[in-house]
Amino acid sequence: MSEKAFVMIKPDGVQRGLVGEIVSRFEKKGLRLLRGEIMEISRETARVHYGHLQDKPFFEELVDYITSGPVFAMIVEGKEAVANARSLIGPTNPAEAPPGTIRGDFGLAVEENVIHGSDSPEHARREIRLFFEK
Ligand code: DAT
Ligand code: MG
Repeated sequence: MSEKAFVMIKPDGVQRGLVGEIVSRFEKKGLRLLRGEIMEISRETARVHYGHLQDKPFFEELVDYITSGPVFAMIVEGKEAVANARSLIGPTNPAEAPPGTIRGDFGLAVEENVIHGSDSPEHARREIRLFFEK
């Protein structure tokens, strides 16, 4: 059964010119790119997107970072798209992400970890609504 995942290349990834390379990895994996758009996200949207982290000490810095420049938001589709996208992306902390994963290959620090991917199909639907349907 096909599934959709929301994926977002964060401002550092866009600024460093990694969009093509990263999109290519999803395509080679076999996930289909349904939408892809450069967008600036508001602090309001960032706060909703990262609402589960609002009590963390790094929350304001996270909102600053994700709104610091354009992001590249995507919807990818395919079998187990959420789990497959997360496996391409790698663990949250790039220092712990193996080479071959996007965070392992392109990131250095958890505060600038290049890319976001939905962690469940329900959250994917919520994120697609938040970024593409308003
Ligand atoms: P993920 O992006 O792997 O789903 P998450 O949902 O737990 O991870 O956290 C969202 C983002 O918040 C993460 O990509 C980077 C930031 N973050 C998480 N833990 C952090 C920490 N300890 N210090 C700074 N930023 C952190
Ligand atoms: Mg997450």
